[in-house]
Amino acid sequence: MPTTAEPSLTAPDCVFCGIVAGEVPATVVASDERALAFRDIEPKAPLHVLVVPRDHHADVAQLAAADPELLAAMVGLAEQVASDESGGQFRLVFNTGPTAGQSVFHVHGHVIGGTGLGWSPA
Ligand code: IU
Repeated sequence: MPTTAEPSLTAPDCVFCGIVAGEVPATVVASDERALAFRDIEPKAPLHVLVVPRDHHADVAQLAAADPELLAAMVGLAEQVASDESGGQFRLVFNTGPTAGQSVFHVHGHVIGGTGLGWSPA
């Protein structure tokens, strides 16, 4: 699936900026002008896709403060992926900060779906 729009905010050495730019490989499953969705390389559920904004923001709190409409766009793309792949139901997880499990500091929502999901976040 082509990645069309250019981001206006990027960060050097950011792997997800590289995916947005098409320079780092990823299996993109959906995209629009402001965000894209690609499969997690280490899936933890039958559906495990990451939604990321094209613009670089470090985490969801910073994104919400800087550009709440972009956060809403990400949620819309997550809903579209879940509609396509898991009957419209999904879990959306934003690990925020290293102690919460964030390892890539370009905000991303984990779109998790499929049958029989457990609930053991800790
Ligand atoms: P985290 O919430 O920051 O820990 O999530 C980062 C996720 O990004 C993690 O699930 C990785 O498997 C995933 N990922 C990826 O899908 N593709 C990549 O090139 C890299 C990480 I680096």
